[in-house]
Amino acid sequence: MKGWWGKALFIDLGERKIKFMSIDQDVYTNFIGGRGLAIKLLWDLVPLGADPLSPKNVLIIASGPLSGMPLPSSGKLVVASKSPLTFGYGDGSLGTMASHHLRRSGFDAITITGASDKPVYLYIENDKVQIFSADDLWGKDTFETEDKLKERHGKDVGVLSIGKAGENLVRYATITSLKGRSGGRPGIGAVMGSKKLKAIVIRGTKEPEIFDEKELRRLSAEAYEKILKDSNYKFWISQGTMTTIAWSHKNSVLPTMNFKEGTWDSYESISGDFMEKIKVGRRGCPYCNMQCGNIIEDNTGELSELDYENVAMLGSNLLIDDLRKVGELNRLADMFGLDTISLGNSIGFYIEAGEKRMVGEKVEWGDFKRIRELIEEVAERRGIGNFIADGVMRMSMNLGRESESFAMHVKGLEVSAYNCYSTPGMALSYGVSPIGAHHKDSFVIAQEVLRDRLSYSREKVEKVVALQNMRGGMFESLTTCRFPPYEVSLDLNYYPKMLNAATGLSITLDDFKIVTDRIYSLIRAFWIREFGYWSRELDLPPKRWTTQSMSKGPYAGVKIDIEKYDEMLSYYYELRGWNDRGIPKRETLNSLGLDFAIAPLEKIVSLK
Ligand code: PTT
Ligand code: SF4
Repeated sequence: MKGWWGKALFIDLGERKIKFMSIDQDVYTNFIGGRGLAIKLLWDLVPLGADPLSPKNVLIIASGPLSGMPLPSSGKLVVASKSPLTFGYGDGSLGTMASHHLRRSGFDAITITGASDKPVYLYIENDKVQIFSADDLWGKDTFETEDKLKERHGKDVGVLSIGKAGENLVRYATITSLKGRSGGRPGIGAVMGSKKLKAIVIRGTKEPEIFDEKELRRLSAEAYEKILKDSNYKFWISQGTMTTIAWSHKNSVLPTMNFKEGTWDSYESISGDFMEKIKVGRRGCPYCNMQCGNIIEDNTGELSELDYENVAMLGSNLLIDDLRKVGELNRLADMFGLDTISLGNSIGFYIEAGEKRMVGEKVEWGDFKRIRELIEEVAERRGIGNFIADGVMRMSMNLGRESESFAMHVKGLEVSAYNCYSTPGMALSYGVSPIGAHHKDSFVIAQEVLRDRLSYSREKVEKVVALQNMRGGMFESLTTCRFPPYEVSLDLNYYPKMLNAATGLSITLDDFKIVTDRIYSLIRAFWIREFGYWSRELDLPPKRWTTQSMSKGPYAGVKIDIEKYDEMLSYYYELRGWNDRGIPKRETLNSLGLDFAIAPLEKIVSLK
């Protein structure tokens, strides 16, 4: 088999057992890799109803056939597990040198089950796996951990690690790499912490066999050059995702005060233009010539790597109007291994609950000092931090039904930084995202604000599906960064061509529709199996968008019409081959080769 190794490493940390599992060619042709491989492995390996923070849960680190190869922006890997935040499928796409090494290790994925009784880290060098004590690393932040492990094992290894947040089982703890890359929003870092696994160090020195290496090199060289010559390249390099702050404000979608408003008069204080004035450098993922990590010196003089979501959720959403201060909060989140989106949401929810006198403490919007303390308390689960560390859904369940009106999450995952009172297509994208309210699968809002913004058309639903097929299906399974086509307009057709050159398959861009249908239907089946029921209510947007509206800007007074949203949702289900409760139909599962999911699901729900 060319392009893949055909096996996964299986580690039981409790039993200290290490073995290799072979993976059939069919799995690769059907699921490709990355997210596709992750959901197939989770479906097969996670025992029914396992507590995500128990030894029974399984952590997956998966590469795809293009990840870590000398191709544009390929330095990503997928981290996935049953999420402790949502109790459904959770994943993240992370830029890291570990992607280069995993691809050269001799296997396509690492699966980790069981739990160690003492802190450990894994050192993987090709087929050789060693489990070392991490007593001296436990309690250390992710930056220091990575430095220490590189001192020990060599500067060029790949390191994935957790900080205090993962150790303390914060439900939105992430996995960090390269001091500023963070992945696994739905608490994948907490799964690592529950296994007492502080870090994974990996060195791979083998080369995967490539079907047509010459063609792959040719495509790659051409694509790198097209990226460099793109008219948007210069601007992208100067601001990266930070340009979105001004865009979001101008389009009334900038999260402000726990998503109460979509505009903020002080937006310029945290904008991409302001950032350019204080920027001291750029960083990025391996194999990337679009390096988009913007480095500034934060409030304390330390380096902090900024992205739009981080700055919006810890800046405008909490009314902190000083980019260096926002930079400090962002750096702390990276060091503790906390997801900035869920963190900004959880603190925003807590502040609003204080305003409404539902909690004892009243924190002022923009109170940097107290917010900074709260972040430390969350990472350590200290005092009120223990409450906030469970995320918005659980805090809201604790405070009672009234608080649902300002609890910004879908299925338990907090909403990314786009406020959707007046963008029903994006609200649907959040509603039907396979991991909860994340923007990565379908960023339909970019087109939506340009045309038919307030419509609930079938065309919009088709766009959501088309974007999911590319972003959530193709890029997450090939496991390369999606920015080259979406930010500098590299032709999407390069990707199936590169896949075919690497593996010998003959896949077209259109074929990714079926691959995505398969991956999404199996992810949905996993949620249903683990929940033990399903209801279309789980695919609705947060109540705030359907019952309230913004008071400022051109879209003041507008809210999501829930009946029309519901019609879009029904059409979405139809396009995916799911029934009117959002459950994959029997014939859909059959036609996608997912018949193995039929019997387990039929024990729980009707597949008609
Ligand atoms: C991603 C999510 C995002 S998406 C951002 S900013 W973005 C936040 N980044 C965080 C961070 O930083 N530190 C932190 N402690 N928490 C953070 N939480 C948030 O996490 C990321 C880039 C970005 S920057 C985006 S859009 C693109 N996302 C991709 C994706 O999802 N898939 C893919 N194939 N390519 C992508 N390319 C871009 O990668 P999650 P990263 Mg992250 C510091 O992982 O879990 O998916 O959450 O991966 O290596 O940091 O790159 O405006
Ligand atoms: Fe990483 Fe940015 Fe490059 Fe994508 S464009 S690979 S996120 S540095």
